[in-house]
Amino acid sequence: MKVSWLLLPCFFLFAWGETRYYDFIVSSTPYTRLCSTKKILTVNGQFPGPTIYANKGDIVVVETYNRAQYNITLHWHGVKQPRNPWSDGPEYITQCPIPPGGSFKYTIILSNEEGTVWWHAHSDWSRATVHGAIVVHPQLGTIYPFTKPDREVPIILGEWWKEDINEVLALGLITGADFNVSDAFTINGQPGDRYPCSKQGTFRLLVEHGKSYLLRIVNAALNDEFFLAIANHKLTVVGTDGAYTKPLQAQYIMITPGQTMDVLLEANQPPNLYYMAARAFSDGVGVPFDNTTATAIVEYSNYTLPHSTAPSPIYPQLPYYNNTLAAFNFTQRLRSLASGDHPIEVPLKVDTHLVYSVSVNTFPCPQNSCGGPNGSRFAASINNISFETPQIDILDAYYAGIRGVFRKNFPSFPPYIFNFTADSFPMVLEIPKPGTKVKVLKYGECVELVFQGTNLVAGEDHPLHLHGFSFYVVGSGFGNYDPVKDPLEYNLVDPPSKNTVSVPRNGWVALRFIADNPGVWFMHCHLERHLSWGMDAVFIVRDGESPDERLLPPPPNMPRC
Ligand SMILES: *[C@@H]1O[C@H](CO)[C@@H](O)[C@H](O)[C@H]1NC(C)=O
Ligand SMILES: *[C@@H]1O[C@H](CO)[C@@H](O)[C@H](O)[C@H]1NC(C)=O
Ligand SMILES: *[C@@H]1O[C@H](CO)[C@@H](O)[C@H](O)[C@H]1NC(C)=O
Ligand SMILES: *[C@@H]1O[C@H](CO)[C@@H](O)[C@H](O)[C@H]1NC(C)=O
Ligand SMILES: *[C@@H]1O[C@H](CO)[C@@H](O)[C@H](O)[C@H]1NC(C)=O
Ligand SMILES: *[C@@H]1O[C@H](CO)[C@@H](O)[C@H](O)[C@H]1NC(C)=O
Ligand SMILES: *[C@@H]1O[C@H](CO)[C@@H](O)[C@H](O)[C@H]1NC(C)=O
Ligand SMILES: *[C@@H]1O[C@H](CO)[C@@H](O)[C@H](O)[C@H]1NC(C)=O
Ligand SMILES: *[C@@H]1O[C@H](CO)[C@@H](O)[C@H](O)[C@H]1NC(C)=O
Ligand SMILES: [Cu+2]
Repeated sequence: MKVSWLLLPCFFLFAWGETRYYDFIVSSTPYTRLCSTKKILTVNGQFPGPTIYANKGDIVVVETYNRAQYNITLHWHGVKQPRNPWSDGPEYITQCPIPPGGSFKYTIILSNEEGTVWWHAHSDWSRATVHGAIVVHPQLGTIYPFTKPDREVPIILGEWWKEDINEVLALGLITGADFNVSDAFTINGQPGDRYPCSKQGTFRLLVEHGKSYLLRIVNAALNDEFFLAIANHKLTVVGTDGAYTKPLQAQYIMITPGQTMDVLLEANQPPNLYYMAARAFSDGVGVPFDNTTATAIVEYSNYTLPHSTAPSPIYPQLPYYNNTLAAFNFTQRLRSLASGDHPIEVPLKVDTHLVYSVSVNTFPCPQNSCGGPNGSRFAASINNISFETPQIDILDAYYAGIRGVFRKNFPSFPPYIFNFTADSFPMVLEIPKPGTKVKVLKYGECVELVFQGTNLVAGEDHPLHLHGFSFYVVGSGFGNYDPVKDPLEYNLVDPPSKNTVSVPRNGWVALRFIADNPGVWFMHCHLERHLSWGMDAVFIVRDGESPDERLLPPPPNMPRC
C-alpha cells in the first residue's frame, strides 16, 4: 500500500483502504453516430469513459492531463471527499479549470460509499461526453447484502447531439432561448436500432438463462430524466447513489441525471431477444425535450434464430413521457436497506431549518429581443437568487480570505411566500435577483432542507444534487410544503440515502444531513440547462474544533485562474 500525503492521523473514519492510480487523458476524438462523424471530448479516447474500480474506503488518485483545446475539470459524483473539497471539481466553485496543456492530480477519498457512483467533467457542458462509472466493491472480507450476481455490467445513459456541444451551449446563452435538445439518447454510448445508422453498434447484453446480472446504471445525460425498462423482466433495485436499498421490484425505473441505480436482472425468461429501452420523463408543460428512445438488446446465449422469421426483440412498456405519478410512484418506494450490517443514522433533532424554492425564471431583454418567452431570456433560481459564477473559485477565496468574490447572505427561506404551485403569477414574480451568495453552516449541525418546486414560467421535475454529502430523503409530496402537517408523515426509519433527489413538479421534498464535512460544496439542479441558468447554491461548512474536523491543506499545483 502506498501512503499518500493525505493520510493524517485519525483521518479514516471507516477503514484503511488501498490507493489506486489512474491516468486520464482528455482529448478530442472523432466518433461516428447518427450517420455522421464529429469530434467529441473523451477521456483516454473512450465514450463513455473508463470505469474506475475500487473497494470501500480506498483512495483513488487520478492524474489528469488536458490534451484538448478546452478548459476542463473533473468531479467524482457521489464521493463525499471528507475534508477534501480541493479535488471535488466544479469549476469556479472549488477550483480553477485545468487549461489546455495543463494537468492536475485528483485525490478521491472514498469513505462510506458502496455500490455505484460516477465521475464527470464539471466545466461548461463537457460532461456530455466526459463521464464514466466508479464501481465501489465491498471491503475485502465483506459481502453484498444480496446473492452475488454472476456478472456486473455498467449501463451508462447519455445523450448525443449532432452539433458540437459547445455550440449548443453558446447558442442558448447568446439568444436567451431554451437550448437545442439532443438528437438521440445512448446506452453505453450507442443509440440503438431505432435511430438511423445505429443498428450495427447497438449495445448487447449477453446473458445465460438462470444467471443473475448486476446492472450499475448511471444517468449521465445533461438534460433528460429517464424511464428505463427491459421487456418481460422485472428489475430489482438494490442500491442507489452509492448506498444499499431494500430490494425494490419494479417494471420500470425512473432515474434522473446525477443518480445511479444498482439493479439486479434475473435471466429467467424463455431464451429470446429483449429490448432494454430508455426514454425521457419530461413533465414540464410546453418544455421542449428529446422525444426519442434508446435501446439495447438483452440476448440469451442459447437463443437460436427461428428460421422463418427475422429476429425482432420484444419491446417493453414504458410510462408515457409526462407521467408524473409513474415517476413519483417509483421514487417514493425506495427505502434504505438499514440492516445490522448496513445501519443508518437518520438525524432526529434538527438545528437548522432551510426551505429553498427552485424556479425557472426570465430576465427582461431590451425591446423583447431575446429568444425566451415573450422576448425574455431564460433564467433559474434558488430562493429567487439566480447564481452568478465568480471568476475566482469560492474555495480559494474562502481559504485565502479574498474579499468581494461571494457574499454570505444566501436566504434560508423564500424571500416571498405565495402559492408556489399556482397556475399563473404576476409577471414581477418571474424575475429573479442575480448574485453569488453562500450559506454558511457550523461544523456538525443537523440541517433539514426542504426543496419547494414552483410553477413559475413552467413547473417541472428538478433533480437537485448536493456535493460533499449524502442526505436522507425523509419526505415528499405535491403542492405547497406545510411545515406543520408534512413533518408528521416523515419517514425517519428507513429513508433512502441519496446525493441527487428529484423535486416533483409542483411538489416538494425534505431531506436531512449532518454538516460534518468542512469545505465549500456546490448544490445545483443536475439538468445542465438549469445549472447554466442559475439554479445553483453553495454551502460553506466551517471547520470543527479538533484537527480531524478541519479542511485539509490544498494540494500542490492547484490550477490558477
Ligand atoms: C439548433 O437547432 C436548430 C433547429 O433545429 C438548427 O437549425 C441549429 O443548427 C441547431 N444549432 C445548434 C448549435 O445546435
Ligand atoms: C436454455 O434455456 C432453457 C430455458 O428455455 C434452460 O432451461 C436451459 O438451461 C438453457 N441452457 C443453457 C445452456 O443456458
Ligand atoms: C412524443 O412521441 C410520441 C410517440 O412516440 C407522440 O405520441 C407524442 O405526441 C410526442 N410528444 C411530443 C411532445 O413530441
Ligand atoms: C400528457 O400529455 C398529453 C398530450 O401529449 C396530455 O393530453 C396529457 O394531459 C398530459 N398528461 C399530464 C399528466 O400532464
Ligand atoms: C404504484 O405502483 C404500484 C406497483 O406497481 C401500484 O400497485 C400502485 O397502484 C401505484 N400507485 C400509483 C398511485 O400509481
Ligand atoms: C407572455 O405574455 C403574455 C401576454 O402578456 C402573458 O399572458 C404570459 O404569461 C407571458 N408569458 C411568460 C412566460 O411570461
Ligand atoms: C395553489 O394553486 C393551485 C393551482 O391553482 C390550487 O390547486 C391550490 O389549491 C392552491 N393552493 C393554495 C394553498 O392556495
Ligand atoms: C425576486 O426578486 C426580485 C428583485 O428583488 C423581485 O422583483 C421578485 O418579485 C422576486 N421574486 C420572487 C418570487 O420572490
Ligand atoms: C479558461 O480558464 C481561464 C482561467 O479561469 C479563463 O481565463 C478562460 O477564460 C477560460 N477559457 C474559456 C474558453 O472558458
Ligand atoms: Cu432543474
